Amino acid sequence: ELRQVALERPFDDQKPGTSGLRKSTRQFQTPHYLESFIEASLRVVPGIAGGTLVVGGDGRYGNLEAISVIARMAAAHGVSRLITTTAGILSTPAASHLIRSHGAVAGIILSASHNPGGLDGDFGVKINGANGGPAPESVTDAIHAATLSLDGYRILEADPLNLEVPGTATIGAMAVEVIDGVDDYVALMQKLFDFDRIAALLRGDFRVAFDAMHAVTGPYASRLFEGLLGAPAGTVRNGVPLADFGGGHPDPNLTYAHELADLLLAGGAYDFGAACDGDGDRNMILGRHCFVNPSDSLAVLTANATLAPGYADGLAGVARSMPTSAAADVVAAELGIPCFETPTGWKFFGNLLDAGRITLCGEESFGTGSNHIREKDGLWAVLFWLQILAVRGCSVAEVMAGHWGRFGRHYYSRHDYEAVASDAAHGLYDRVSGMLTSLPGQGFAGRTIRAADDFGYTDPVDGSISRGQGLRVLLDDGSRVVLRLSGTGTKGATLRVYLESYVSPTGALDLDPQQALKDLIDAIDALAEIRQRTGMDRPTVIT
Ligand code: VG1
Ligand code: CO
Repeated sequence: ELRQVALERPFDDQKPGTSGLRKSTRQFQTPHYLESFIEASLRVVPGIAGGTLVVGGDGRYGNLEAISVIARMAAAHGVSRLITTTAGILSTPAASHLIRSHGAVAGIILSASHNPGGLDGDFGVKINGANGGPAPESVTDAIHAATLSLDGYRILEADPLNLEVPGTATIGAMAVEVIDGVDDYVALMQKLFDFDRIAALLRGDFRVAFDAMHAVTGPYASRLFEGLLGAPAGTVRNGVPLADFGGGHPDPNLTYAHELADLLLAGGAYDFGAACDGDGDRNMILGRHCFVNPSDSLAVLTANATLAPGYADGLAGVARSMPTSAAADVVAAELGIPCFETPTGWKFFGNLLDAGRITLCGEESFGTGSNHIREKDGLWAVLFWLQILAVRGCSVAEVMAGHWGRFGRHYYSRHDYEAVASDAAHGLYDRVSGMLTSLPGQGFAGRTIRAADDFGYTDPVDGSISRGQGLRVLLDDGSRVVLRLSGTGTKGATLRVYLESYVSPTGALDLDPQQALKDLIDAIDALAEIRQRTGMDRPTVIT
């Protein structure tokens, strides 16, 4: 029952962005659209015939249908074993772990991450390699090239898979294993953290609120917090995954997770709050009246890593994406370990992790992770924070105050201008890009521009080069502003403005970041004509 389906013409818009192919759900419903990208991927990824493949997703609209299509195409391409999960629910970090622990040649994760879901939202496909991490640019470029000349695809006719309960089945000659997508992940977390110690904290009067945002982490968080760690029922909010995330935008930041933010920052009943995104790889950490900037979070985990059993022997090194603040660099210098600066996107951490050069890594976009898998990991970060608080016996605000008092503070903010007309955004970006060589020596926010460039990266492990990764304006006092265009949006263009300014331990450590960065904000607006060219008088999202 092998079918060979001919394509009238190839699709010309299947270039993966920062994290997989991400398009509107309706676009993915175009006949043969999903199949085209999967065919190209199955042709390009090495080892598919005879190999093991992991497939699952964040539960958004289209998840089960896509799993069924991928299973039948995998069988047609000679995959020997397909591992998928009950209800098709599999977080991105849990998928990374399954790929590694089952020796799979690849994984296909169905998610548009933090983008809204549902018929009017977005859908996405992420291709991961045998190391469990996002496919490197060489592979995503090859997949894109393959889609451009595709003349058809292969698929088997087969009965629908039963994903209601764990079990086994076959499609053609391919074995299918349906497993619980939560079990293995939870077991991994138990190896890294001291659950008894965290449970003692959660069973006391330390109150936690976790917001799963009706996305994939609900079942994982319920098992971890309310099950194993004994936190009271209700600790996990919005814990049932919904195809449209309850109409919300499953992005854990102060704008889209505002209910949780209000609970912690305005109310006084909770000691700790956290949220994860659609596919479970992002995290936001909050304390009572305290927001932890993700760049600071990476620095705090680095400084306190040995408090967790999984990291008791210390760290080989750390890495951060270029727009992430240098807070982790300062800690790494103190610890005497290397700190790498990579382009935006988790795929750039893969080689460093595989080579054992780093143990922790993170991005300002609420992503933190380690060498336990090859993706960022939202619940891992939440457990790590709880571990630190349990051992140190202090509040989140006290951890932050102590950290800044020792290392100084990197005031940091990201301003996003979402859904800007594409021409306007590219016009703005290209104009600043053209100004870069003339900027050094000019005044900026009462300081002098020391250097300005478009960030390029040479991978220290395989020597591959990635150019055009973001425009940097670096000032003489160590402050900086970075401009990037998003590679994950699906409507118009999203301009990201990253602002950073360092204050030493003896300086003013308790300012509102928006105030501390006000002069940089005004100066970049004047230089890049942001408000004028976007037609927006303020950012859509400020973090
Ligand atoms: C954004 C973030 C980036 C992150 C990526 C994927 O990319 O800035 O740091 O790695 O999303 O995250 P961009 O190109 O839109 O800035 V996720 O949670 O979508 O897998
Ligand atoms: Co995500």
